[in-house]
Amino acid sequence: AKPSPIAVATWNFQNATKMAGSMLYEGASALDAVEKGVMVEEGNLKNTTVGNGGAPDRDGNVTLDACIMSPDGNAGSVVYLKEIEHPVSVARKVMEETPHVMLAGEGALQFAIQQGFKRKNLLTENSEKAWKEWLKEKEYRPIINIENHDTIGMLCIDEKGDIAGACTTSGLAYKMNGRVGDSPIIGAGLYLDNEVGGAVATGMGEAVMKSVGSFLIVELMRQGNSPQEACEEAINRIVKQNKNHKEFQVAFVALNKAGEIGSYCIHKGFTYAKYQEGESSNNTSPSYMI
Ligand code: SD4
Repeated sequence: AKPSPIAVATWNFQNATKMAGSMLYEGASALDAVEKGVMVEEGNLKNTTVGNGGAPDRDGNVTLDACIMSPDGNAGSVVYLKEIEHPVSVARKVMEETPHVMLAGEGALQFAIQQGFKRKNLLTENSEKAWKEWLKEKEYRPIINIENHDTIGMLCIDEKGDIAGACTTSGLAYKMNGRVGDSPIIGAGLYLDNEVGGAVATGMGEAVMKSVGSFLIVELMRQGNSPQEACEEAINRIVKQNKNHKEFQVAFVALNKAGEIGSYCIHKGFTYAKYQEGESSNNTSPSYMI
């Protein structure tokens, strides 16, 4: 049976799921809802892990990664994009206006400008201060649960029962210049199949990429696993594949076409936001490590 429209997102990004969810109940497509939903966090200056105000790399560059996927199986992505506040919207333009799926760096910026996006300095005073503080020690140590907010990955089902997804991030703080994570990689940070459902990831992108985590979860759901079982299997594989898994966080959220949600992570502390039928909630994910 077709579920009532639903928006789910990584972390306690309820402002984003409320935005997307209320659009869905006004008849918006899942694709429009995920884009507008994640844009809330891209524009949130207090969030130092997505969009404007995102933490820079080691050299002080704010470089953004984002992707979007539509129910028809089409996808768009941008990586290492500088100076554009809403990379998800550029990713959507890549999907809709070019024969390509992914644009990187200079070329992505050039394309964004051609499409009418405005350049903007995304390094806020606070992020610059924190980076300069970090430079004193230069210790690269990913933080497990960053103040309950991190990369936003979102999945929506609309009135028609179609599913769309988006994922957007400034990547790991103080990453190497040039580093790209899982978030803009179709199959890693996001994957969906309109016959089955979708999945999104947050946390240590390297581990998600090596497991092609979101694609794996969708395939496991296709084979009959619940979203919860599929997320648990993906985390179990990441645990097996990475001896140092105690040192980093990975979390997945999955949504199937019946509107069932699953979520699992390595370390406790991960939550996901949900909006359905006028109700907004933040939900605690079970974890591999107790
Ligand atoms: C990345 N998955 O770039 C993203 C960032 C993230 O915890 O979620 N950080 O690896």
